Amino acid sequence: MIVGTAGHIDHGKTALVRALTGVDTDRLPEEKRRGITIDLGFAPLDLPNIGVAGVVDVPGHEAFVRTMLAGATGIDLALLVIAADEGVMPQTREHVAILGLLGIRGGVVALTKSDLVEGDWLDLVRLDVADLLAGTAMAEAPMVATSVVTGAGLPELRDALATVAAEVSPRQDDDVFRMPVDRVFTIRGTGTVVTGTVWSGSVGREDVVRVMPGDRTARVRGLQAHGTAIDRAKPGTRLALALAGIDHDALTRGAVLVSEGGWHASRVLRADVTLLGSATAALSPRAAVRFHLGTTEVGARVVTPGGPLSPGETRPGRVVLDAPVVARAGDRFVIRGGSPVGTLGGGVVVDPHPPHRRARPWTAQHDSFDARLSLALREAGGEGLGIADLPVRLGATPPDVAACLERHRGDVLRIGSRIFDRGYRDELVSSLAEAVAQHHRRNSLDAGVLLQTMRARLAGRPELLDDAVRTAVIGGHLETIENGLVRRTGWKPTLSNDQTDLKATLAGALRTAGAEPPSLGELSAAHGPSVAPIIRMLEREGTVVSVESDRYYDAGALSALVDRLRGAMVAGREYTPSELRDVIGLSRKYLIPFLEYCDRRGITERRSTGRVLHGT
Ligand SMILES: Nc1nc2c(ncn2[C@@H]2O[C@H](COP(=O)(O)OP(=O)(O)OP(=O)(O)O)[C@@H](O)[C@H]2O)c(=O)[nH]1
Ligand SMILES: [Mg+2]
Repeated sequence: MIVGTAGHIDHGKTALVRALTGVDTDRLPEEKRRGITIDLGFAPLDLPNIGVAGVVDVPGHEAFVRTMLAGATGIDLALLVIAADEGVMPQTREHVAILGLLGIRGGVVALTKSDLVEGDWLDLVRLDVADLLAGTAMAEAPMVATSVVTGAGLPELRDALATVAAEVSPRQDDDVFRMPVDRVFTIRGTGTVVTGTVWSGSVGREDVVRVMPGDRTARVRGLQAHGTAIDRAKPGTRLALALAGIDHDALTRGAVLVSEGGWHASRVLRADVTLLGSATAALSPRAAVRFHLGTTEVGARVVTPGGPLSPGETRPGRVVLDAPVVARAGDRFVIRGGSPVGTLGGGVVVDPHPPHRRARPWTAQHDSFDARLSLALREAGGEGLGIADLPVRLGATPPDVAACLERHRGDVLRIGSRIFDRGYRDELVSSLAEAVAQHHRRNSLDAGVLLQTMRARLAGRPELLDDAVRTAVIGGHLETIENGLVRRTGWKPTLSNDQTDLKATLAGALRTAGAEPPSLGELSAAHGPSVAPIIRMLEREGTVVSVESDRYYDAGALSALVDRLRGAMVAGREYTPSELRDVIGLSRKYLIPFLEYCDRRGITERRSTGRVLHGT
């Protein structure tokens, strides 16, 4: 459980955290000197009946909102701090807007410095705060007046935090691991140490983690939560990790540690984007903005089809990033920009890896998981989706993904490690059957079509095409013939009268030519383009045999020639080609291809100095 502070500069966030935890989170000399918080601070907080929660103390200064964001991301509850003497101030509003954009579900309001104001004044501040929070997730948040000077309200605040914390549903354990890094340092003897809040999944000692973006790996040497060594960290833990195998220079705030596959950095996200009602201008794709997700911050542009986003609007769009970012469906992000720089809006990632083509954004994050799965599948078409990628792609735990796939067994086709849209596969079967039919129409003498030719003509992964062929065969649309050939079930090559005559002519010509037949090219030149398919037909029928790619022999003439060769060769003796030419009386042009044919068929065997009868 992580509690994050929020609120305007100097309103007493750090003093309150110290009063509650005993830890001074302003540890930098510069923070001490200037009396303000500059970087994130962390402290363990005991909550009655809950246990130890992690507190992230953030800076309130307007120049450090990006640091506040890195701290507020991944918190469960907000501790909104408003000084009773000053009331609602600019960063009070900005931080409240950010908590809303990040989807923080609740929290507690501390009206600090209550020792400095009268009761009537405090009542007015309460009304202001209620106005500010109306309509937000914190509208019902308890408000507690506190003072670190008198100690007033501190026990009540702790109780209020515990009450609200009890209502937060715990994060699921069986999820993929991710931890955005918020600090990196080295400790002598320990090496590189990173800290962060475990967003999801768990990590343990000796685990190998991937450091994204960049995808380097490191080994977890040790883990600490709130200063205590542990073996395994659950989601929602404030964690310090000692890493081996990676230099601390290779890591900065904004890096993300992940473990399982499925995490890929992306440059374009599909998202539901919101422009805050307080924005002074529409958000156009020309506006360069800063995009904050987790502890990462990069430049970006927001493209919303149908024109720029107006203040107060939420619409599906695409976020085009200047640098790769690791995101998951369901992730919240914040967009800042303008001049002076302020918080403009934010949104929810719908698909961290939308297809490259400029697909129309079709689904919203609030659509059901099942709906998003089937749309993603349809969009993926013949490429399908990797099952291991789904938890990140769709923002669900692996068990939820498995249950969803089970529910959709009827329309999700699983082949190996990928899934495909069954409807797409069925369309592929039809296109395949149609393509084969077309081939038959155009090549009426061919026995069938090479599968390879079909695969090249249809879009999709090989395993899907093979499945489509199997399905077509099972469905009785296609039959496979030998040599990777398929044909429409029942298809027979048909010959016209002229072609029947030509077939007889060719068979006769090859029979007459005997041991020295004309080439295919010569036959085609004499008899026209039907020669090749008819010769192949004769070959399938066993009338002729191919000795070279463009030369066919009459089958009887060829076996007579083989017999002559066998009869002339003495077992075990090597013959040079010229000796063999003399025994069987073939010219060199025919002899060499014939001998190579005999080698291939295992009749003869080629040695360095000549040929022998095979096996002698
Ligand atoms: N009288 C009085 N002074 C307080 C109280 N709480 C904080 N202060 C004073 O207010 C000043 C600012 O307190 P911090 O806790 O540093 O304020 P902060 O909100 O953490 O400020 P940033 O982190 O810079 O945004 C300090 O001088 C505190 O001593 C309080 O309850 N009563
Ligand atoms: Mg502070």
